[in-house]
Order: sequence, then C-alpha cells, then structure tokens
Amino acid sequence: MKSRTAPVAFLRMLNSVYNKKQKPSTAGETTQSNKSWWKEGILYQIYLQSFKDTDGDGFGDLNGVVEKLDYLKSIGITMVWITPFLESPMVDNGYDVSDYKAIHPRYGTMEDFDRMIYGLHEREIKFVLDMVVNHSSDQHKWFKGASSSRDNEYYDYYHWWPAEKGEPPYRHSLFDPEGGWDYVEAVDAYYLHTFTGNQPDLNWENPKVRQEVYDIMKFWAEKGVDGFRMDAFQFVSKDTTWPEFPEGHEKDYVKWYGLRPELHGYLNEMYNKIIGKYNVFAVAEGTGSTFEDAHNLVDSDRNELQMAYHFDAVNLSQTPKGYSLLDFKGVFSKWDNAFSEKGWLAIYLSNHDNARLVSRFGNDSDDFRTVSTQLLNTFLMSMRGTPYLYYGDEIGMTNIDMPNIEEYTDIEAQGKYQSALKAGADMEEFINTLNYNSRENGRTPMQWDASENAGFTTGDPWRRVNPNYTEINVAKQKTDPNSVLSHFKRMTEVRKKNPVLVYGDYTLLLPEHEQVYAFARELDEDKILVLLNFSESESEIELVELQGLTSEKVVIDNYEGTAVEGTCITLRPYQAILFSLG
Ligand code: TEU
Repeated sequence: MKSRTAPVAFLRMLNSVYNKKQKPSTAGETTQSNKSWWKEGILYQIYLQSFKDTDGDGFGDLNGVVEKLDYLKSIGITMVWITPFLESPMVDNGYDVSDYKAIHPRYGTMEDFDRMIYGLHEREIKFVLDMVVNHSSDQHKWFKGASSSRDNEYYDYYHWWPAEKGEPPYRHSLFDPEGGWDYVEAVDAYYLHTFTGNQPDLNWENPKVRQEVYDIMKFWAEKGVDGFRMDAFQFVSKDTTWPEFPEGHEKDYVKWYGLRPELHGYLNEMYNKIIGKYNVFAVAEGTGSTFEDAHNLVDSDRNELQMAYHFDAVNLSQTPKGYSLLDFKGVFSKWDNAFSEKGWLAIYLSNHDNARLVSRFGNDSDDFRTVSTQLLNTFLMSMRGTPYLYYGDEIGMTNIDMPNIEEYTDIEAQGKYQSALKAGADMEEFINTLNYNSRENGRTPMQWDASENAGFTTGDPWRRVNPNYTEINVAKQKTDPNSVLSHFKRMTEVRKKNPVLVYGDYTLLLPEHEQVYAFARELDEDKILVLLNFSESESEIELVELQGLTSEKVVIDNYEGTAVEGTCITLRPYQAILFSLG
C-alpha cells in the first residue's frame, strides 16, 4: 500500500504542512455563519485494542487501522478518535499513561503512527488524540519520583495529604470502593486518585504540570493531530481545602468535584498556548452539572474548549428495564434548546465506556436488530451537534452475554462488584445489570468476516469475540443493500450533503408520543422532517408537515415503498425516514 512505504521523515513533514494549510478558523457558534470542519464532521471512535490485529498478538494495533483506511473512507466518516495507545502498564487499558510521547509496543511504533495519520489525512479524515491528563499512571517517572521523597522535583506534580495531619477527609473515588486517597510510606503521605490507585491525579494547580501538558499537546499537534479529546476533564482542578464529601452523594459526585472555577483560567491558558495557535479543536468528556457549566466550557467567546459531551443520554438506559422514549426526547430536546444559540455538543449513545448501541437503545433480537440499528444511526446523524459513532455500530454489533463475574477483566466492573458486595446489594440483580450495561460489552473485537475470530486476529484475541460474528460482520453486510452497513453509508452521505442537519434549528414534534420521535430541522430555505418509530409495532401518526409529501421527497428510509396519505403516515417497526420539506 502506498501509505505504508512512504519514508517517515517525509510523512512527518507532510503532516505538519497539512496541519498549517487545511485548518479553517474554529469559531464556535451554532449558526452557519460560524462554520467549522469539526461541526460538519462525522466522528468514528476506534477502540484500538479491538479493531484489527496485524501481528497476531491478539491485540488490535495501529497497522490494523492502516490496513482499514480504505474501509474508513468507504463508510463516509470524516474524523477518527482512537482510544489511548501510549506507553502504559494497562491497568485501565491505556487510560493510565506512563509516557505521553511514546507508543505502547503492543500497538506499534511511532513510525506506524506517522503512517496512520498520513493515510487518514490523505483520505481527508481528521485525527483526534485521547488526552488522559487528569491523572497519569503510577508508573510514570513523575509519580515514581514524587512518591520517593517529599523533596523530589515531581512531588508537587500530584496532590498529597501529609500523614502528620491525621487521616485525610473522605474522598469519593469513581473506581475504588475504598475511596480516593492511598498511603505511601516513603513520603508518609496520602495521594489523591479519582479513579484507581494506579491512576494518581495530576496537580493542575501547579503551573509546571500545566506546562508539561501543553508541551505534550504541542508535540502531538506538530505531528499533525487535528483535535484532542480531554479525558475526565471536568475533574482536573481540585478544591485543595479538601472539604468532606457529603454522605449519599455518590451519584452526583460531578457536582461536588466537577468544574472548579480555576479550571477556566487553565483552559484559557491552554487555548492561547495550543488550541488557538495550532488551530486544533478540543472536546471535553463531561460538562459539569448545569447548562451554564457546559456553556462556560465551550462557548466560542470563552476561548477555552470547542465541544463537550454530556452523560444524560447514556445514563438513561442502565438496567435491562431500558428507558422511556419520552425521557430520551426530553434529554436531547433540552440540550439542543440550551445550545441553540451558542456552543456546540457531541451527539452520541455509545462509546468505550458503554454497552452496545443496539442492545441498550434499540432491539437486538434477530427480527429487529437491523432496522433498529438503522434507526439509531439515522437519529445520531440527524441531530444538531457532531455525531460520535462507535466502531461496530455501523454493522449493529450487540452486547456479549457475560453472566459470570470471573469473566470481567475491566477494573471498573471489578470495583463496582466490590462496592456492591460491601453494600450488601442483591448480587443476582447486580450481575444482571452488569451484563446489560457493562462497558466490556462495547469492547469486543470488531467483526470483520465469518472466518475464525471474526477476521480480527490470527492469534488468541485479548477478549472473546461475540459468537454472533458469523451472522453480524462487515463482509456479509457489504454486499447487502439492506444491511446496517449499507444504510450507514447512505446516511453519512445524507449528513454530508445536507448542512441543514448540521446547523439547522431543531423543533420537536409530537412531544407526547410514546413510540415516535418526530422533529424538524430548518436552515434558511431547507427543511427536513425526521420520523423515527422507536417501537416494534406499527405507529400511525398525523402531522400537518406531511401534507402533499410524495416518495420523491424521501431523503432516506430504512424501508421501501412508504406512502403518505394526506397528513397521515403509518410507520413500520423501527422505521426511520427523512423527508425534505424544502
Ligand atoms: O472516563 C471518565 C469517567 O467519568 C468514567 O467514570 C466513566 O464515566 C465510566 O468509565 C463509565 O463507565 C474516562 C474514560 O473514558 C474511561 O474509559 C477511563 O476509565 C477513565 O476516564 C479513567 O481514565
């Protein structure tokens, strides 16, 4: 392949030239007058370890992405975010970095990275790097130094509670049932960790730490990275008076720990040193706990970040009972409403921290898997905001059944299990829920074809392949015009051809309807009507907007031969149809 043989130094030069040339300005209002490539983009997230293995070690790698570059182009996505591939002891699968400028050998080399980003750019696909800088790994040289002596130059790179002050005030940890402080004898002090004890929080209050972060971002920006996804970002600034955590507030810990006022100053600094200078964009994981918090992060006149993603939608369907469509409409409508004038959001329903799209928000039975995944993909690409689509959802990959705790390798699942045991929870119910909502469901190997291990690896896959791969795979769907994949490709085209879907105003129709999500998008003369039947039965609806519509006005439909009669239409199970009203 051409991109594999180009000399690396040459690729680096091209990447940096590309970076300077291609970036338009990153103004951030929602209207068309403030266009940005990252608003118009369609982002595809790759969980690298599970995407494509090229060296037979059972782990996906950067060369696997290189091998699939033409596939990525063919499905119509325009941005790629790849989960962390930097040097790491892999306690949290790379969300614990021990060297921010080195590639983990499991995933390849820096030359592989250069080839990959060159190949993406050659195909006009932008690249987004996952920046995990709320915390480092405890194996990072900074933490090794810091935990060796209070006089060490890196000691203040982390947060410490000296033991002579007694026990630290309780701090809730998201992953550790024992709480967020761990003791280190060599320094006779406790360090803070929001996630596991192997992920000590960096001390952003220390200007030297911030400078280190900008230096890392500069390194990657100069390598051609187009954007940064800021991991766990709402937590980076801390109240260093360490107030006691109010009992019973584990569920709204974001309110207690998230978005400290100091964070905005740091983000301004980051904008001036990196974002604005290199003309890249950054997306925050998390939005604080109010709309105001979210606006203060991403409105363009703040010169901080450019986009954020909230958790309200993915938090909806967390147990096998599912969710109510009214709540679902409510969440998306209220966020759209709050961001209709200013700011910009990511639109997503799945990622590496969540179970599979169709299993949680659609219907993964044999009868309805295809249509309901098509419906969800239509929805994600019809909303205002940048769609974030997760690998495997373009073919309707489903949850994998894992009813035994022994099979869970994820640190989060193990932590939750220990917490549930400690709290005396009903463990049968706990496992049922975990089996439904565990993020390990969303991390199984990509199903490329019906050969052994789904064509993901020739070795032993690091994680069991979903046994349904013989049925659900790319090869099979490529040639079927009615497949999830073929529909996905049509939908990316529709999104790209219709700026009204990117920038247009959103109006919710039939707000009380319990099965149908209907809305209109409108931009100048262009108007699109979106009708989505979130149910396995037919739904007849009446809307004045339907008056006079014929099949010629259909923009995309996951069924054939849909007829409008007057102002009525009967939507078939999980039917997703867009009409042009312009
Ligand atoms: O997640 C941050 C976060 O807030 C998590 O609690 C997340 O909501 C949870 O994992 C959901 O299952 C980020 C990453 O996305 C996650 O994969 C990492 O494990 C975590 O940071 C620590 O780096």
